[in-house]
Amino acid sequence: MSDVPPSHPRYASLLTREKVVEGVERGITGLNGLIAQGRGEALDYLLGEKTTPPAEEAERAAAALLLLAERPVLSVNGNAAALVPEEMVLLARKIGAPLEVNIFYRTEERVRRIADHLRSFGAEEVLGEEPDASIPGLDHARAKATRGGIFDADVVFVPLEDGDRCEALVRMGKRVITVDLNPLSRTARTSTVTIVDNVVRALPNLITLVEEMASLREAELLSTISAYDNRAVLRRSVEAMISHLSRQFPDLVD
Ligand code: PTJ
Repeated sequence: MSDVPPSHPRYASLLTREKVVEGVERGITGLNGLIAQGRGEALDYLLGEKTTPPAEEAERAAAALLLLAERPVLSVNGNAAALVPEEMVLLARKIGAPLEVNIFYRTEERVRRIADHLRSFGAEEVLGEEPDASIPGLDHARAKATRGGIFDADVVFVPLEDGDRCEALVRMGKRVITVDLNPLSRTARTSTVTIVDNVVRALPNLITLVEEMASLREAELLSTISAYDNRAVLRRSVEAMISHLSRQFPDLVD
């Protein structure tokens, strides 16, 4: 990474930032993706840049949902494609799901570039280049989806999703899993399972959990899901931020 040494205390965060910049330069990530990343960085700073216990609990519930899903789909936008392309492809393979390029600031060129980028990491099934359905309640470009993909999915994994689109997917009766560093966002509050974690930590965690939990009985997976309370997990995520700040800056936060 440019000239920042690995000993720099915020090396991981700076590396993530560079990946998003590189995504923009390669035409994979939109310019708005830089703004989203900046917002994410600020919130990750409040979290202490680590996976918290409530995020771990959400990741476990997400793994259970993905393993039990009949028609799971993993949605990929410009930021996820820049930050975790290999992990998205690996997770898709582990749960036997297609990937669908599903971007908010849609241009056909960027959809194609993201799809090609995922294929360069070995993705077998990438949807989204030829959408043939519309998600009800959204305007034309934002509504585009694919039959056999997001449109028909029972469980959709949509890291860094927009609030309107998340609500529209939930209205369609889908179970929605998101990764969002903002526990207060509409997406976070609407989703079935919200992982308040950086996508660069959440994806490796999810892959490990899917591997570990694949051998569990269906009843155990079902009980993980029924015991899960997204609102309580969001509350604990906010508390995790406050307690991190009060430990780190006792003279400023009590
Ligand atoms: O590629 P596109 O066109 O689909 O655009 C993707 C973005 C992310 C730009 C678009 O969906 C967007 O504008 O999203 P928002 O509404 O800015 O929401 C992004 C959310 O993701 C915010 O709540 C951020 O805090 C959060 N976020 C940003 N970076 C990360 C993150 N969450 C987890 N990991 C991150 N690295």
